[in-house]
Amino acid sequence: MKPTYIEHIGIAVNSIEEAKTYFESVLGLECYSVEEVADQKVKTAFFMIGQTKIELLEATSPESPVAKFIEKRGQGIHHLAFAVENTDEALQNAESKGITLIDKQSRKGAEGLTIGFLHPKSTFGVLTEFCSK
Ligand code: CMX
Repeated sequence: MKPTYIEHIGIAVNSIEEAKTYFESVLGLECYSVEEVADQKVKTAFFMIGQTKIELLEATSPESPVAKFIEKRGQGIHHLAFAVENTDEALQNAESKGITLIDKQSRKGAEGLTIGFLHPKSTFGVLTEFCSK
């Protein structure tokens, strides 16, 4: 059940095109993938650093969780994703310990990963994601 590493850090941005320039030109990272996740109403861009990724998130609709987040809190760190062996087991384990789940069952996310979210009100203000391959 224990997470093995930080799979990615999600950052909400107004524009992936604009934010990419900073990550590429200033930090020297390479964007290896841009992908739309229709289910989540987001466009994503990924950069790899060691074992961990940075995931830039741009809303594709005003109803997107990312659009709501930016409207309320501005651009910035949106969520922290932990790599786990089995997302459903990790979700059930968290729920059994009193954590409020956003996803009762896992679903498919970016890069074909199996994902599930915990509610930030239960996790000290940090929207938390579990991911497994
Ligand atoms: N991190 C921390 N707190 C957050 C948050 C975030 N990312 N998003 C919202 N909140 C806070 C809000 O500020 C609010 O706090 P207050 O009541 O103190 O104001 C509280 O959570 C509830 O927010 P809300 O506006 O009532 O609820 P929302 O409709 O915005 O939903 C959430 C919030 C987290 C349940 C919703 O965004 C969600 O289901 N997220 C999971 C899915 C997701 O984020 N997908 C996008 C990324 C997908 C990907 O990585 O591929």
